[in-house]
Amino acid sequence: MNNARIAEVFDQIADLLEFQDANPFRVRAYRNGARTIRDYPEPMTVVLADADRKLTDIKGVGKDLAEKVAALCAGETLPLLEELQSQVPESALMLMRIPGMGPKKAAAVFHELGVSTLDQLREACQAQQVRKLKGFGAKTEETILAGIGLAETIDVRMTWAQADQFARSIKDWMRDCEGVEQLEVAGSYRRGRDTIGDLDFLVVSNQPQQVMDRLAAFPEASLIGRGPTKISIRLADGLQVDMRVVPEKSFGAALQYFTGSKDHNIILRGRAKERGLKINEYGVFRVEDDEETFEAGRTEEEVYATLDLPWFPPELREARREFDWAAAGSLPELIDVGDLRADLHMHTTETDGKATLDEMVAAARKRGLKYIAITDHSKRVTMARGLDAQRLRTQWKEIDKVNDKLRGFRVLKGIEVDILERGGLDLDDDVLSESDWVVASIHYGQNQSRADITKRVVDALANPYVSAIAHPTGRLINRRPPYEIDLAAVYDAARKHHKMLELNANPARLDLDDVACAAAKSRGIPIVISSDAHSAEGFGVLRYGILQARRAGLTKADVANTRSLDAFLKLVAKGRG
Ligand code: DGT
Ligand code: CA
Ligand code: CA
Ligand code: ZN
Repeated sequence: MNNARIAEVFDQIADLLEFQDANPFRVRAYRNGARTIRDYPEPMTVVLADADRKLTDIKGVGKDLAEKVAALCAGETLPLLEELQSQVPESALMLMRIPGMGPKKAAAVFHELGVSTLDQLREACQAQQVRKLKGFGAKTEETILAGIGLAETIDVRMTWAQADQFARSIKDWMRDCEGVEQLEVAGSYRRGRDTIGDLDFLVVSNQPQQVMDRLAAFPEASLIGRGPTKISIRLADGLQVDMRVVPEKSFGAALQYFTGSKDHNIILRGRAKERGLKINEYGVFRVEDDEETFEAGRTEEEVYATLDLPWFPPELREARREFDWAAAGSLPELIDVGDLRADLHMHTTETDGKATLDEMVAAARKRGLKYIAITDHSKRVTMARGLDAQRLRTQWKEIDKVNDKLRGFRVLKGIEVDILERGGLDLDDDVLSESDWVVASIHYGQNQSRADITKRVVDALANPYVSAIAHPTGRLINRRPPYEIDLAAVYDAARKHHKMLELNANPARLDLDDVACAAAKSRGIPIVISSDAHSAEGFGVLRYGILQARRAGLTKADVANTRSLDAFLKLVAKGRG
C-alpha cells in the first residue's frame, strides 16, 4: 500500500460522500488527507513502523484518518468505503469524472434521470433532457457531452508521480534478488513524460529465470505473459510492468531502445541505414555481405557515437528538436532541481494551506531555497477563505517581522489573485501595488468561451502588478481538460508586458506543459517553476516540474527562479514598468 494508493482511496471516499450530499467539512477532510498523503515525502508504512512517530503528527492527519491509513497499510479494507460503494453503483462513479460534472451534478442525473452509465448519459444529453435539470443548462449539457469521451479514456495512463511510487516499490522488491546486476527503468518513465502508460524495466543478469521469478512473485500482481528473457505483469492497481533481461554487452543498446521514444528510434534506424549499420535492442551491427559484426552496445554513449550523435538526455528523446540541436552542436544544458533558488507560489494556514508562515519558511530554508513568495488565495476563492485587502495587509506585516529576523533568506509579500469571471482582478491596484509579487489565476468561469477566457488572462497580464499567470491552462490530468485558451495570445501579452508564465509543478497539473513551455521559451518569456505547496512537504513536487522543464529544453537561464534575489526582483520590476 503506497501513498498514491492511500490518497486514491481517500479521494474515492470524498467523491462518494459528495455524491451522497454529505457534510462538506467531512468531504474536505478526506480531500485534504488525500493531498497530504500524496505529497508526503516518506511512505506511510515507514512512519507506521517507527515506534517514535505517530501518523497524527502529520499536519492534516487526524485520529480518524490515521486509523484508516493504518488499516489500509495492514491490508484491511475500510468498512466506510465498502458501505459507500454498496450504496452507489460503480458505473455512476464514472459520471463524476466527467469534466464539468463533479459528484453533485452526477448525483442529480442519477437520481432525477436514472442515468448511471456514460452511454445513458450520452443519450440523455442527445435527447436534451439534461439541460432541463435544475443547475444545468444547454451550455453545461454541451460541456458534459464533450467530456464523456475524455471520461472513457481516463485512468488508462497514470501521472508520472504515481508511476514513480510503483517504480520505487518494484526496485525495492528486486533488490533482494541476487541475480540482478543492474536495473533501470526505461520507457516514458525515464523520458519524464507527464503520464505513463506502463513501466519498462531493464535488468542485466546471467540468470533471467531467477530475475523473472522474483518479479512474478510481486505481491498482488498477476501474470500477463512470459518468454525466455521478458515478462509482463499487472499490478493490483492495473498498472502493467514489462521487464526484459539482457546480457551486459547489450545493456546500452537495450536501454536506448526501450527508452524510446518510438519516433526518436525511427530516426536512429534511418541514420544507421545510411551508414551501412543496423540498430536494435541487442546493439549496433555492421552489415556486409550478409554478415553482421557487433559494433557497439555496452553503453548508450557508444551506441549514439556509432551514429555520429551525442548522448541525449532521455527527456529530449521525442523526435522534436534534439537532432537539429545535435547537428548544430547546441544541445541545451538542461536545468536541474538544484538550480532552483526560490519557490514563488505557495499557501499557508491563512487560506487553504496546512502549514503556517513560519513553518513554510523553515521548510523552504531546509530545502536550501534562498527566497520564497507567499501567495495565498484572494477573497473570491471562498472555499479556501481567500484574503481581502485587510487580511492580506495583516499577513504582509507578519512577513515584514519574519524578514527582520532572517539572514540570507527573504520572504516576498505575494498573493494569488483571482481573475474574476467577468474579467478584472479580485483585489484593487492600491493593495496589489504594496506587494512584491503577484500571480494571477483562474478558478471560476472555466467553461467560458475561448475569446472570453483568453481576454481575461491577457487583461490580467496587462495589469502592471501581475508578474505571472499561475497554471495558465487549468488542466488537471485525468480530471479536467485545459480550458479553451489561445496560448499564442497569452505569449504575445506576456512578451509585450515583460511578464512570466508558471510551470506549476503539481504532478496532476504540470501546467504549462512541456510543449507550451518550449513555445514560451522560443518567444523569450521567462518561466517560473512553482510548487503551489499547500504544506511544508509540498515543495517535494518541484522535481516533477523540473522533469517537464527539461523536456521543454529549458536551461537554468530560461527559468526565473534560478536567479539571485536581486536579479529576480529586477525582472519583476521590468514587468511593473
Ligand atoms: P507509454 O508506456 O505509453 O507511456 O510509452 P513508452 O514510450 O514507454 O512506450 P512502450 O512502453 O510501448 O515502449 C517502450 C519503448 O520501447 C518505446 O518508447 C520505444 C520502444 N519500442 C516499443 N515498440 C517499438 C517499436 O515498434 N519500434 C521501435 N522503434 N521502438 C519501440
Ligand atoms: Ca512504457
Ligand atoms: Ca511497455
Ligand atoms: Zn495556488
